[in-house]
Amino acid sequence: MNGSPAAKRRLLALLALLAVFAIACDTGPQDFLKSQASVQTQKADSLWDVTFAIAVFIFVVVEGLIIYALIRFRQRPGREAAQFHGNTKVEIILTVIPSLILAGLAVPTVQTIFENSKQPPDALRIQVVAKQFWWEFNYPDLGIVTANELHLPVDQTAYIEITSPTNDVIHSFWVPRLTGAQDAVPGRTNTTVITPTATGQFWGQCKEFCGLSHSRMRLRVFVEDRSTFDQWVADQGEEAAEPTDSLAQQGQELFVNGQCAACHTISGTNAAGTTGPNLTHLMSRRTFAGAIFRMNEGNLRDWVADAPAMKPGSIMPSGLKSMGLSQSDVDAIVAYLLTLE
Ligand code: HEC
Ligand SMILES: [Cu+2]
Repeated sequence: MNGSPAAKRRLLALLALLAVFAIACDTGPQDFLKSQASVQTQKADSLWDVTFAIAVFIFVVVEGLIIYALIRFRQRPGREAAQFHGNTKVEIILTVIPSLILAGLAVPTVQTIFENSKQPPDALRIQVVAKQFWWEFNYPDLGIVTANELHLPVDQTAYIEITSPTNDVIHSFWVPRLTGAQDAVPGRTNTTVITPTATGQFWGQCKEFCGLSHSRMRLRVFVEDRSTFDQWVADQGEEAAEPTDSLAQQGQELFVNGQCAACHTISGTNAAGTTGPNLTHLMSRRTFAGAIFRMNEGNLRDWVADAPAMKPGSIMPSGLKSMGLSQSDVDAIVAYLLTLE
């Protein structure tokens, strides 16, 4: 290319800017431009379309008038600018028009807010408890407690209560394609409503800075057809199976009699802690620790050996460094965890 250095710099700056825009188009977990997948986000989206159309119209009119005035009344030799102070008529018009537009927009906005917070009588009740740095999901009417992966049946409204324990900090529950962000405030309950319209997997992310691993506090929502969801409910309702393999039995001993049991629940055993996720059906989840790591033997071994090394700031202490476990203890415990289907 044979432009001047200044032209090259300008081109480079433009390309850098384009790259920034391209990143914003990525279909990551926080993408909200892709097709909406719930009744509520679709309504919010249509409302936004109307607002945006009005804003574009006003922008074009106002900018057009400015450009017209700039050209029509530009300085010319021998022409003197008009000297006047204020114009009451114009000022009244320019106050009344925006007020009318805002009042007009308030009608569908308030309507949508009310429609989106309606709780139908057949709603599926779910409690979300946000903790550093993971999500607990309770289905009080189904007796299910799980973590990080939320299952919803398609076309049924879920009424979701969101909170955080009083000894925790503020988080925010956000699944862009299914629902707008809602704060999880210690000791307070906020609600949101989701009526999913399509099956599939949807990513969510904690949207309120909550500490070292805030960015690693994700969640996944699985929207399933009725029979898949019912099967999941039936599986989650069962107690954990007793391990038959001797290494796994040894792992269970270590788990139930060691520190793990103080923080984790495994139904059918004495482990009933609630500081950490319920592990009864750990292996039915595809990810763990805020939906960050794939559920597999290698990752679980690294996690039990030293959780804070994998996830900075994790409330779960290091197995090798703080819980007094040996590597062979870790292996036995992981063999046990792998049986929790
Ligand atoms: C002081 C409480 C505490 C103790 C003790 C503890 N954990 Fe945890 N555990 C946690 C917390 C909190 C998390 C969630 C961490 C996160 O995602 O940031 C967790 C997460 C986990 C997970 C991932 C679960 C999921 O679905 O995300 C596994 C598996 C696990 N712990 C196993 C163990 C084992 C095995 C032991 C005993 C060797 C143990 N934990 C001891 C608090 C504890
Ligand atoms: Cu957070």
